[in-house]
Amino acid sequence: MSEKFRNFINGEWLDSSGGETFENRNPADNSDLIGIFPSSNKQDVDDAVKSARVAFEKWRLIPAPKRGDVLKVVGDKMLERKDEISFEMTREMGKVFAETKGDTQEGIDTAYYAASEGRRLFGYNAPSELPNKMNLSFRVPIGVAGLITPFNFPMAIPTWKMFPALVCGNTVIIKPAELVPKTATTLVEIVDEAMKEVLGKDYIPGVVNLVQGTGEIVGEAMISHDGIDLISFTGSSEVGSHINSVAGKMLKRVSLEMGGKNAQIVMPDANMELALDAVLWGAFGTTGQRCTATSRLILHESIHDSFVLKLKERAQALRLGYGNDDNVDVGPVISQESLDKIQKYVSIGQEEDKAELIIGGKHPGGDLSKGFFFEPTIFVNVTRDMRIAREEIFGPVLSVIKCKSLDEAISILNDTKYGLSSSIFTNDVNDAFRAVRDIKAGITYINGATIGAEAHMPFGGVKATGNGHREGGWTVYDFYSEWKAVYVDYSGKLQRAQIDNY
Ligand code: UN1
Repeated sequence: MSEKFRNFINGEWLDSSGGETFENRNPADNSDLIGIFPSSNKQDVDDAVKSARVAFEKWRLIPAPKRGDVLKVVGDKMLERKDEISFEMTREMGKVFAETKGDTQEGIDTAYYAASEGRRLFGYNAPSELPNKMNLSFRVPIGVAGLITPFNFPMAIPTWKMFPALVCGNTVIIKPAELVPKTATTLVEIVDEAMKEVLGKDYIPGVVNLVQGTGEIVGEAMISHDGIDLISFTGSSEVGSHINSVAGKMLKRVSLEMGGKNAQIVMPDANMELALDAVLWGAFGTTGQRCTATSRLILHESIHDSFVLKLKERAQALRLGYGNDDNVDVGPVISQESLDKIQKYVSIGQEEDKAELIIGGKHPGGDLSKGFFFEPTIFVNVTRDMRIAREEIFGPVLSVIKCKSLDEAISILNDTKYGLSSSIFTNDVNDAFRAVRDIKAGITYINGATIGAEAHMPFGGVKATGNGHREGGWTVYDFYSEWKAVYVDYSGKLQRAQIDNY
């Protein structure tokens, strides 16, 4: 009998009202069934909204520092269970154990940051135009937050959204990607335990609700629900745009973190070993399934050939396998659908006259046949107009493009509809600062890989990557709170702003 998991609505673990379920399997080994999860419907979303709305009226009145205390305990519990959570996350998502530990750690860091933010949540005051009058502004919660999260960071991304939402005084409904329902279940269990410990007899059911299922049914019901005030989504630009068209039309607040086609530039004066380490990590870490992944490498022509030679050698040495086994560098991709998409892009690349596939391009077969593995893949002689240089592949595929100058490198880097992460390797301080100024992206690394954002920094992108919001750090607290302006007149008379002072 495989383990059966449930939704969490109004403080209770429940099956879907329709009784339907789906299976979750290990992407490295399809015979490993992780569990059976509820395939939820609109009724389940309605129930979760009802519960979150009632809970909101109580949770918003809990002082923010106390809400922060809950997050402190959440962080402690995650830390205690870090290895177990990460092992299970590798089993469900595929990336190697060191990376899932990093994913869990990001959740812990986000929890401790949120805990401390409960004691800040700063507003500001400003002088009044009028005598004997005081002006203040502060943050107030918004209501029910609908969180729709992707498969590639099964712990970190839900925490990026849930923790600030809670500290600001909102209640939440989370729908994790149906490919990683177990990690989200563990997160919700931990948050609920912490709520009970910190709030004791004042425990409020329904502050956090979990509804498992598909985007088509559960996600759709959430984005169009008039009891949900805001939506935060991480995923593809196509889905994000659809969400915006539905939720935006209803005037919900919407935060979208979407695609990327990130590039690393290497200039002739760079430290080549560092640049090599970085591109291997950025392109093949998480098997290329990060929105920040390095999918383009822009090499100055004077170092191009020697760099490609070393890159090929190093990439060929990467060991594929089950991420919980020792000595594995690269895990599987998440699903058959994902494998098919990557294979399709390899064919598109091979159909280009000039582009040349120098390694990879296929499933490794053999012992790895039972999982969704794909060899680290590199195309050279790619030009900026090719589809493999423009479209997000979300797999271990790197396109190498040659350039003649820094200006050309930046122009190639910017020549994409996305603008999430970017990187330049150079030891020339002038080139580095010009790149910071001219690259159109939410994140630029100098002498670092395109991946690896830190939890307390603004995270997000420009152009088709985002819609102007940021996650991480205090920037995200703007998204999860409204401003309230308060005027206190202690003059004892009716003072009329703009009339009595001029
Ligand atoms: C994502 O892939 O959706 O900076 C976000 C990074 C990660 C963020 C990934 N922390 O690479």
